[in-house]
Amino acid sequence: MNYRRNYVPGGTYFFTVVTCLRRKLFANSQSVQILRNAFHYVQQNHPFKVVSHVVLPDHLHMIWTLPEGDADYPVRWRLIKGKFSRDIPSDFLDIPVSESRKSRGESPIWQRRYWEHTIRDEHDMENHINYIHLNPVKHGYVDHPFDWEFSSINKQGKDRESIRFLMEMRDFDLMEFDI
Ligand code: NI
Repeated sequence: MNYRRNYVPGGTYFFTVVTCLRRKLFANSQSVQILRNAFHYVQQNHPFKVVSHVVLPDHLHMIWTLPEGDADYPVRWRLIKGKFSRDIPSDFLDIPVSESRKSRGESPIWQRRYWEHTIRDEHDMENHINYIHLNPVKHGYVDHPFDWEFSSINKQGKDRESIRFLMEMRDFDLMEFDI
């Protein structure tokens, strides 16, 4: 596990982004792929590193590290949201949305506001990575963090010990909110 090397003071952020009215837009792998493409598209011109992530049907949690001296995550989120909104087929949405509204970014796809937290130190980083990986369990989608497909846990080589620790934490309120 090499997350410690990913911690950059002042440049590492945790985000929670929620869909409008908590619509379950990411309930299928096609829409998650469209979301993934939107990230890659924006990263070409506005680089950042996704340290950890989980995508739930109606929201996502992520940790990013931005390049040194660059704190402009709002522009990145605006571009990602816009790209996804343009690319998502209308029939993936559970309410009718006209293409013209969708192209103007007026479609009810994202909540406008999102939660941001600047990661304070490596301990804070570890807590938030654990929060991310435990999230599908906390929300009741799966019994075990490894069972959730759209999570970085499978890429981060968690060992049995850290997974047991994770599972023991499930009853703790790690954060002041739980979306
Ligand atoms: Ni959540």
